[in-house]
Amino acid sequence: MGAVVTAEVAGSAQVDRFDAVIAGEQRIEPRDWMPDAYRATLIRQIAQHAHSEIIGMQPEGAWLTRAPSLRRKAILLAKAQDEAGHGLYLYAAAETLGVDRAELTGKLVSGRQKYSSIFNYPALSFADVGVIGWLVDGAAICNQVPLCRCSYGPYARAMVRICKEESFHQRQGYELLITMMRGTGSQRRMVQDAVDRWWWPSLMMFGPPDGASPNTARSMAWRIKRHTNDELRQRFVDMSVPQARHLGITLPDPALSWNEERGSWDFGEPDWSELERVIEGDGPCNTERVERRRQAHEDGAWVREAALAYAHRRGAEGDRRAAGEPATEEER
Ligand code: BYC
Repeated sequence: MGAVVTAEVAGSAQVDRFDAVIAGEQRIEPRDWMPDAYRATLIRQIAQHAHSEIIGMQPEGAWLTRAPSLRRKAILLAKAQDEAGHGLYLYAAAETLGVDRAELTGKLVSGRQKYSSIFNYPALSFADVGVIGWLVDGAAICNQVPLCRCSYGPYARAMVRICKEESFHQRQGYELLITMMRGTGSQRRMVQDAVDRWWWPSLMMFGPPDGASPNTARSMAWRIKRHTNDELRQRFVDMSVPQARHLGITLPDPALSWNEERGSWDFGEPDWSELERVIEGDGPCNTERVERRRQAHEDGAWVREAALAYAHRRGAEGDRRAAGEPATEEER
């Protein structure tokens, strides 16, 4: 750990303190000194995470107007609103590191920052809403619960609240799938088809295999990440197999088999070239997702301008009151 940091400012008291905080499982806070690379890594990860929450509203959002009942529509609306909230907590956490939300949004819509590969796949039927809740939110929980122990305080605290909400998201998805599996043959086929399409992309959410993950070692040393990509992927598979059995669906991996010695499930190799392509912008929906986000940002310009004008007016009124002058037209 020390070696990573000390390369930057050898022997300084600031470095010693930073290293001690990390080693002592305490939290780095916004005003604390931190190495530039630690700050840059956090900005990269938190921004990508925030972008994923916001872009992540799109696949399911497509079903808001077509939900099969009022109950399902209310649930889906609440879930999409939660994702927007998660994005906001995360952008706020990123801002404590000295970056501006507008700048981060600019980088997303111009393709200079990433978001999770998973949201570049289409949601083709209402069963996809259930499978996104079960598998995508399930993978998110596996990945994000350890982030509640991240060494950077504002990120760790944001994750506590996010994880509580994500666990409801996962349960609503699973409950929807149980309901559909108890329904007609064609509903069961819809669920199986959705699982077939989302299983492998869900495994890819955890990132490249450890041997091809340039950031893991340093992020683990800094206790930003607490487990490697492969460890979390395994945890997710072990969690999902019994749930799939309970649902009565088949996971689309002929290599899945229980490994008595490891006490874990063996599973097949995801197509890593597909992950690379999707990350590079060549997934089924990349262009559409970013374009939609760019359009929404432009459409919202008048709201930002109005909010800013209102804040300036309130500020000017406050200044006049403080100076003992009439603040508004009515007061004059
Ligand atoms: N998609 O060295 P690695 C949600 C990039 S939100 C795209 O292993 P790291 C939800 C990676 O960024 C889900 N890019 O990186 C929302 C890096 O590129 P750069 C989002 C990926 O950071 C709404 C390069 O590949 N969750 O769940 O150590 C509704 C090499 O990777 C992906 C988070 O953001 C990917 N799948 O580990 C429902 C969680 N994988 O930046 C659900 C927080 C890798 O060097 N993030 N890349 O150019 C993390 O835990 C980590 O950043 C990752 C990657 C495990 C994702």
